[in-house]
Amino acid sequence: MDKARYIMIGGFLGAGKTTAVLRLARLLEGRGSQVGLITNDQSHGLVDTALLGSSGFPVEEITGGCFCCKFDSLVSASERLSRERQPDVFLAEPVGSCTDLKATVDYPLRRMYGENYWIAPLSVMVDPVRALRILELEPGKSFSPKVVYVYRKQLEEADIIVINKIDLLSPQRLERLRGALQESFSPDRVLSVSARQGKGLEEWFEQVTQPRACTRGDLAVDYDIYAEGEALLGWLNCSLRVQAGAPFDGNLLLREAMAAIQQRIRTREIAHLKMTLTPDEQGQDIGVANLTGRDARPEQSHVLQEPLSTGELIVNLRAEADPEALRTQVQEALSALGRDGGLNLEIEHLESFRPSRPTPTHRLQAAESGVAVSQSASA
Ligand SMILES: Nc1nc2c(ncn2[C@@H]2O[C@H](COP(=O)(O)OP(=O)(O)OP(=O)(O)O)[C@@H](O)[C@H]2O)c(=O)[nH]1
Ligand SMILES: [Mg+2]
Repeated sequence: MDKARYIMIGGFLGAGKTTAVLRLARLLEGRGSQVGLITNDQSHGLVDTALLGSSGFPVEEITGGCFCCKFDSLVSASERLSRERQPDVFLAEPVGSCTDLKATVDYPLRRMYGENYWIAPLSVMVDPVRALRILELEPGKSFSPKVVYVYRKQLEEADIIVINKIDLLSPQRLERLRGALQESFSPDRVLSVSARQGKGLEEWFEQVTQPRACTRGDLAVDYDIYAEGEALLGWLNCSLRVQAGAPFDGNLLLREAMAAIQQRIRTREIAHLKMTLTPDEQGQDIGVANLTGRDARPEQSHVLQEPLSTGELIVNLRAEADPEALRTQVQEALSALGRDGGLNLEIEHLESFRPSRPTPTHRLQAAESGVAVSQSASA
């Protein structure tokens, strides 16, 4: 049997990784492939798992740390998927605040499990509006320098940088960004896609399934700055039961919850606020709302088809702010929402924290994993 392809799609919080995973999964399924998905987060209660799970694809969730710190769980999850569904393609989404993935995930997988998996070049997705600000090509809200350090390291290790959301950009802005990314980070390729519209995905998939020599040297990462940068981000995961006496409009609830939280939270910058509302009974119906910046416009990427009477609301917030403050502000927003909307919102799980210091299970150099390193990279 051919080896299963293992495709990891990295990139900062809110870049569009989950949207792309879903699109790619559908594209591959349409070509007759069996696809297995793997999500990842610092804790449980994930919007991404709820969303991908509702799509009908087999999903495994790695919680409690990033792939690099949970390497053995990642391998077990892949083995479980292999046993149960025999995927010929794995699509894995690491936590969006994580970097150094080649040394800690890609190379160890090649070295220890190279007989089972064909490891694809690392793709790193970029939200163009965020990138234009972080690279100081355009003004606007951004993060502290240590968070920017993590962001830049993600791009520095990318084999392929994938500029997403090109539907939002003029050709001039796209060209400016593409030129700056190529010049600053010298990836093998810079591709442009719209995961939402399904544009550019075929070319991307062709690129990640071609063997190529590694054109990069090993990434130098200062783990103190990385840990501090990650810990500047407050993390909040909350799951609630929603009940009402009569069927209500779940899309309106998502919009109002988004507005109530956006209005209350005090933060330097929001990385990603995302929510799902899943009715208890309506098959695969799901509503999803997102906000990817403090001054961005909330949007609804999946709309519920029918009113509902009971369901589960999940709120995931990642923002540069004190997690305790985020907790209070989100709780206030949700209580006001329940009161004003005549709904019973009962919190089942609520936690807020700063990600702890990354301590990878393995850390290898390219040469130790048998990757063919090109002359220019090893020089
Ligand atoms: N305009 C536009 N929006 C997009 C596109 N792809 C994703 N988005 C939106 O970007 C937001 C974030 O998308 P996700 O796929 O959840 O991003 P992510 O990278 O998985 O986020 P995290 O898991 O939090 O790191 C959502 O509102 C998506 O609908 C795109 O091609 N165009
Ligand atoms: Mg995601």
